[in-house]
Amino acid sequence: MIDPDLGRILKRVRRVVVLTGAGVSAESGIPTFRDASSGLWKRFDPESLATPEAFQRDPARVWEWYAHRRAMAAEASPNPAHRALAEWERRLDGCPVVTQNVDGLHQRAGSRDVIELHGSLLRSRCLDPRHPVEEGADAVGVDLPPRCQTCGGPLRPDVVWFGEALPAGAYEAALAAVAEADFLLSVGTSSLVQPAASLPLEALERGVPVVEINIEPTPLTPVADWSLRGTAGEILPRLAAAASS
Ligand code: BV8
Repeated sequence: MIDPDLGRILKRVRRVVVLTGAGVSAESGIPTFRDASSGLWKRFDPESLATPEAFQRDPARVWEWYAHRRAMAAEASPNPAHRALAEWERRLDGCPVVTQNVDGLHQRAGSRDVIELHGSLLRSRCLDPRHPVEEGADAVGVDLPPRCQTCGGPLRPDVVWFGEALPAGAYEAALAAVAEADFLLSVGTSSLVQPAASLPLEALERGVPVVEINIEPTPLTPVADWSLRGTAGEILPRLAAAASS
């Protein structure tokens, strides 16, 4: 049951900005990073994999971890949460999805306005940013990582590692989306990683209503206008339906 005040706001929204994290893809079978049961990082030491230093130290190992995750993303399908956001985009004046995820599932569900704050598993690039980005570039069992076709140097996943700057313009685009929004939804994120976790706070500063959907409390919970406890796949379609009725 949706809170009547929230229901009244949802009926009026025309421009929603949505911040998503790994929890949105959990019901597609992709493990999140930090959730106790299946958290990817529980099995791997993040410092040993998701940093430029790790790639420098052991490029083949880091490449194999991303190839494994790329295979999981390829086998996964968008779930009702991804599809509800794509449907919202068709019905509203705007529904930019600012995602921390690198699995490409929002685009596969049909969302066209997607800001990938942390890049994408589906692309690889040369260490030299001047060389063209390569789609996929998956090569398992040969000399890993694959080589750049321009300079022969090692390719890396086109994701943002800890300590690296976000893709040029991505955070600015996310801030612009918040500035134009009349509603912000934060779904399936532990609200720990910066600068992504600051976006809902920007919305609150602007007096834009902030709703969180998560199966557990996060640092955003005490300050959000509403924090709905439950899964993205179950709650998001209900919110989307309330906004259109
Ligand atoms: C930068 C890509 C500067 C790679 C990732 C301020 C304070 C402290 C530290 C910092 C700071 N500012 C910057 C930092 C450092 C760092 C940082 O934030 N550290 C954290 C740990 C404190 N930030 C950075 O390094 C960023 N860069 O600031 O650069 C700079 C500027 C100029 C020049 C040079 C440098 C870059 C951060 C990006 C790191 N890359 N990923 C990869 O994927 O391998 S982050 C990684 O965590 C993923 O992208 C992931 O999406 C992201 C956030 O995690 P979540 O998505 O929230 O996932 P998580 O598992 O944590 O949580 C899932 C949630 O879902 C849980 O709450 C769970 O309860 C919930 N859930 C589960 N199932 C469901 C569900 N909810 C609903 N339904 C369900 N079914």
